[in-house]
Amino acid sequence: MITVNEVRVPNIGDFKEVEIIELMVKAGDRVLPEQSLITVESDKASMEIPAPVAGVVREIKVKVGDKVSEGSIVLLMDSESPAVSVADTKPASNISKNVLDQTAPPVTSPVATIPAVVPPAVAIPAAPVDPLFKAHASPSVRQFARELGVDIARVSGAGPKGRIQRTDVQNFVKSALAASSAPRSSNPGAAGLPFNLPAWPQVDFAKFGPVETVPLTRLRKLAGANLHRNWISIPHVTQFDEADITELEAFRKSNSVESEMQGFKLTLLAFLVRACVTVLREHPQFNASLDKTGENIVIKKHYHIGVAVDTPDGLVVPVIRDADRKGVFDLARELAEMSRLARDRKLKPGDMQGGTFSISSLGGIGGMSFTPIINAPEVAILGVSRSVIRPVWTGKAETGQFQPRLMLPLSLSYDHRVIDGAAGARFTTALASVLSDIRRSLL
Ligand code: CAO
Repeated sequence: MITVNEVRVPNIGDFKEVEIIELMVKAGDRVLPEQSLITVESDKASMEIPAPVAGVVREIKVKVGDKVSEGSIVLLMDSESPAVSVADTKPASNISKNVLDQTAPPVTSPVATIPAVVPPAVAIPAAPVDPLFKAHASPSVRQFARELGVDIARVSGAGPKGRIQRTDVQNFVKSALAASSAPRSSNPGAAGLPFNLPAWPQVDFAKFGPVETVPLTRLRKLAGANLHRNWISIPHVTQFDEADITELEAFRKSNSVESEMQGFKLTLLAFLVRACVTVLREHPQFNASLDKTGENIVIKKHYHIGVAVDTPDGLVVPVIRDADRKGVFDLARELAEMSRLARDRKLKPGDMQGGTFSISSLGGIGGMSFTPIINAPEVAILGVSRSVIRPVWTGKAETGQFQPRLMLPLSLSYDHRVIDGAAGARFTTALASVLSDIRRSLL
């Protein structure tokens, strides 16, 4: 007999009104027991709500951004097995007040056959956790980590939104084994790495003057772990160049009124995205990734451009999809919307996936050049600094003259395993040429 089950938010400890940040299934999806259905997040923790039994999702009752508490209905599920209560499925000791301990299945109540389940009146042991950072992993991955004796809070997730996957736990164990077999220091910057470095300086900073200790945000920790991995595992080379954007800037300004009437700014960044696509088409190895074996280059025939956005919580890189099919006005509108969503913390995990090349612009802030870190598994990233007017010798060597030109500094970091130095220089030369010739950048 098919039973319609209400899947509810399980016991999530002291947290109330947590936000739904991700729907991982849709109506009609067939799900397995323990498969994650939705992710909720408080200001301190995130948690996936798993399916209590196998079945088919009948109706989702919530949307991203909704606030839910223990007992809120999140979806209806058709199943052949009757839904089960918390008390029926797990010993009480497995149910933790810790919001991240996912051993407790969601409270479910079948609409037709079983009355609503009342949360069990059991003594709930609180697990010791770092109050500032809670890992983001499915119940099965947590179980796997427990079996290996791994503290999941120490594992960096490579999955969407930093979610910890089984392979992350395996890699953590491998790194720990490699590190323990080599004599090494207690360098927190090299945690888990097979490097033999001198000990990290242990300094009591307060001895030298007043200090304040501020915890890193969750986003900063996740981004930091990924940046660290990319920095140490990709052989970076950064090629510097500059583009004459005098005419491009004049063109941009002459069209700004029209875009502002439509409610958005026609930014330089939109032209940069467009110009990058033009050059990526001519230099496909920059729009590529190494495959899993590291022995093949996957050249992508689509152009999804990631743009680094600085938010109060840290750096995020939303992706402009199919940038090759969009004009500068559309790109500018979308960039404005993406930046707004990023700063309001409203980006969805999918908005940050599938990038093929990234741009990091610090031009609105200042600086002459920098060395951006590649956003793996991409193989190149363009850094852009503040444009300046300076005298440039134009015309022939003897008969030319200095003219004031608006010059834009470019810093292209690329993966030297995939891209040679000559190709890097050709890329920035081509980009400078496209940016200085407005007709080419609009092609
Ligand atoms: N040279 C000179 N001026 C520039 C410029 C450049 N290269 N780029 C932007 N500007 C100007 C803009 O025209 C704007 O001027 P007005 O206010 O007079 O119109 C001003 O600087 C502010 O621009 P902005 O930064 O708000 O907008 P943007 O489109 O240039 O950039 C965004 C948007 C989201 C990329 C940016 O806000 C941001 O977050 N940048 C930081 C990215 C970052 O942290 N990267 C580091 C990663 S480490 O690898």
